[in-house]
Amino acid sequence: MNASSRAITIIGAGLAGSLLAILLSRKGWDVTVYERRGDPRVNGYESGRSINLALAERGRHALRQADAEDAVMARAVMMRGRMVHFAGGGEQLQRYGRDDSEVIWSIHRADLNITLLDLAESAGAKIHFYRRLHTVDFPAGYARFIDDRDDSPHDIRFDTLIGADGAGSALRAAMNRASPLGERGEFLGHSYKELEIPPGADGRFQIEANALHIWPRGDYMCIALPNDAGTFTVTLFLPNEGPTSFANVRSGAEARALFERDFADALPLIPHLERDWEHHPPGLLGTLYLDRWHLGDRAVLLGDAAHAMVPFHGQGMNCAFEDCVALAAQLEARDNLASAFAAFEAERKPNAAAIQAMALENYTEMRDRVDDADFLLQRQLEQVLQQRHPDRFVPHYTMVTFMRIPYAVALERSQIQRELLQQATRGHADLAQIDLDALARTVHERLPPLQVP
Ligand code: FAD
Ligand code: E0Q
Repeated sequence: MNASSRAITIIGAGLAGSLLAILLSRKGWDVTVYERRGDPRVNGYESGRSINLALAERGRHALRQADAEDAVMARAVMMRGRMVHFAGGGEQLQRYGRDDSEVIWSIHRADLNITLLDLAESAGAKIHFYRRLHTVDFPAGYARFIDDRDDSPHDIRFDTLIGADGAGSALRAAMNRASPLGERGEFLGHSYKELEIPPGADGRFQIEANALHIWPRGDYMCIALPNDAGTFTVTLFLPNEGPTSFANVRSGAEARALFERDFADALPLIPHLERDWEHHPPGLLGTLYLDRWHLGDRAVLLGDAAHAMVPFHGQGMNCAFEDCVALAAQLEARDNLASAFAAFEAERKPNAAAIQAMALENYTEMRDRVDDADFLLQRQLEQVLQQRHPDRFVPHYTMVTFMRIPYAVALERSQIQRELLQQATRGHADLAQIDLDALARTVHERLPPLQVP
C-alpha cells in the first residue's frame, strides 16, 4: 500500500502501540499516538500492571524487526527454567529447553516501554500524552480525548484508528457501539497481587537469579521473576472466593499468616509484605473473545484490546508484538486499509484463540501439576521423544516459546502429543517400562514432520 499519502492514528502508547509506531513510521506512514497516561520519561511510570514480564522468541523477533532487540536484551535477565518450590520444602529446576540457547528473559515493563517510546519518536512518530480516548464519530472521522488532569476535551480528525489501548480498550467500546463486535469476556475467578523481594545485604539476588520461581499449591500459586537490580517481583495468584481466597485474606496480617502456612521459604524474603499487600489492589484476570477486530477501513484492534488472555503462559506481550509485525506486513502487502485489516484479522484471530486456550490450560498445569510424579514422567518421555524424533515430536513449551510457528499449529500438535504421552505413561512409574518402538510408529502416523528452523 502506498504509505506516503496515509496517516495512521494509534490509541495507546503501551507495549504494542509503541512497537507498532516504530514499525509503521519506518515504513513511511505518518503516525500519531495518543496515550491516556503521562510521559513515563518525565513523570515516572504509573502502571498498576505487572512490573516484569517474560520475553520469548516471538517477542524478540518482533523487537528485532524494530531494531529494539539489543537495547532491551542489554537489561534482560535470563531464566533457564522453572524453579519449583515444593510444599514440603525443597526445590527443583525444570529446564525450559535443551540448553542455554532455549531460555526466556525477564524484562522490566517500564524500561521496555520507554525504550520503545524513544525509538518511536526518533522514527518520526508523534506521541501525545494525557490523551484518553473518550468517544469516536466514525462516519465523520472525529475522535474526542480527555486530559484527565483537568477533564478538558480535545478533538481530532483521523483517517483510521488502531486500538492498542489494552484490555479495557475505549476504542473497542466505541467500535462496539457503532457495530457490535460480538464481545464476550470470561473472568477467571482468580486475581493477583504483586509483592517484592529486595536484594540481599550484599546487593545480590537472594535466590537463584536465572529462573522463574514457582510455588505450586493446588488451587493457587506464587511466582517470582528476577529484575536486573537484584530484586524479584513476586506474584500471588489466588481465587476470589473459597477457603483460601482474596475474600478470606483481606489484610496484610492475614496475608502474612497465609505465607507462614503455604510459602514459608518465601516469607523471610519479603520484608514489606503487609505494606505491599495493602498498597497494591488485586489485579483481575480474564479472557476476551471478539467475533470481529475491525470496522471497515476505519478501525482495527490488536494486542490485549483484541484478545486479552490470562498470563499463565507468559505470552500476552509476545503475542501482541507478533500482531504488530503481522499488521505492518498486511498494510504493506494490501492495496487498501479495509483489506489489510480483514487479512490481519483472518491471520491472527485463530492464533490468538489458540494461545488464549493454552494460557488457561497452563494455569492448572502450573499450580497443580508441576510437582506431580506423572507430570514429571511425561516430561521425561517428552525429552526422549524429542531426541528420537526431532522433526516430529517438539515439546509443547518449545513450540510456543522458542519457535514462531502459528500458535494454532502448536495447539493442534500439542493436543496429539499430550494424548500420546498420557497413553504411554499410564500405569507406569519409570521410563524403562515404556515401549519406545511401538511409540515411534504412533509418532510417525500422527505427527507429520514440522519445519524446525
Ligand atoms: P497495554 O500494555 O496494556 O497498553 C495499553 C496502553 O493503552 C497503556 O499505555 C494505557 O495507558 C493506554 N490506554 C488505555 N486506555 C486508553 C485510552 N482510553 N486512551 C488512550 N490510551 C489508553 N505477557 C508476556 O508476554 N509475558 C509475561 O510474562 C506476562 N506476564 C503478565 C503478568 C500479569 C500479572 C499480567 C496481568 C499480564 C502479563 N502479560 C505477560 C501480558 C501483557 O502484560 C499484555 O499482554 C501486554 O501488556 C499487552 O500489550 P498492549 O499494548 O496490548 O496493552
Ligand atoms: C513462562 C514465562 C505470569 C507468568 C509468566 C510466565 C509463565 C508463568 C507460569 C506465569 C509459563 C511456564 N511461564 O513456566 O510454563 O514460561 O512467563 Cl504464571
